Amino acid sequence: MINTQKKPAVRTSAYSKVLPKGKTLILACDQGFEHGPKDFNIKNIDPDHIMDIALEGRYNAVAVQAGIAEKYHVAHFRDIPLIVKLNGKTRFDNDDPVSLQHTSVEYASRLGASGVGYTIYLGSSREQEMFVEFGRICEEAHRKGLLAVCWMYPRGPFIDDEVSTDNLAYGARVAMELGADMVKLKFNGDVEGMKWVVKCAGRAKVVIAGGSKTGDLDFLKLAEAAMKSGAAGFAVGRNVWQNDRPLDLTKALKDVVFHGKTADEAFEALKK
Ligand code: FBP
Repeated sequence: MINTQKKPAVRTSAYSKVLPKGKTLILACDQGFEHGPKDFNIKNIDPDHIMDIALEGRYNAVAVQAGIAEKYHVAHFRDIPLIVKLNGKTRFDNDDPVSLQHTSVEYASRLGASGVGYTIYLGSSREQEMFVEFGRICEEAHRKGLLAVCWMYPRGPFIDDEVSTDNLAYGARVAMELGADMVKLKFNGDVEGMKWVVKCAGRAKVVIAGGSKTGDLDFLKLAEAAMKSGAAGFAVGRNVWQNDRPLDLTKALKDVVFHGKTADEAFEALKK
């Protein structure tokens, strides 16, 4: 029988934890690996501080590497759903990037994860290796009732524009066809174009990356535009934990993502 449900038949528990009512706000903290400590200061370099933001801000999940999960998520096991990244690369290799699996789905599951994350660089000369790994990860994650989340970044010798609508749409499609439940993409500012990207992702939910830190209003405007394009929410890092008032910004972001407020309305409340 054809499954006409909007969400996958299995993984329902993980799905409703991470995407209640189909929307989500995920706090990402894998930048220590991807970019290096240069992104952090004396306060936010401490993963306990990130977990506190996730807990007090009532994020739908925190996305981290296994080492952070095992040392810092343990105390929050029941309170913050966990997404464990299974691959990662440093900033030193961006011309023809490849990022291979270093952590198993089994281990993520034992850490209490609701989902696993994996980055694919569409357009890398080694994209096939990442497709094969992610495809197998999806199979195993789904067998275990976990969500498979694809960080999809078009990047490499065949990519002229990492955020063109065409490349983002291609990435969204590949992620969905490989088995992703969620695909994390950058937002290019073109609402109509991004509606096509969301369409190409089909029943895989599109979540948007926050990008490097911008002003609060600019970030909220990006969030408003992203939600207008049909995105399911954000997996955000630097714009939150590099902010001087991460919990206030979280509240404003939630007003836009979950409560349909405009960026201007959320910003007004944030200024008070
Ligand atoms: P930010 O919100 O800080 O941009 O984080 C989102 C994210 O996807 C991280 O999970 C990841 O480390 C980073 O962006 C990778 O981005 P890039 O490879 O473009 O630097």
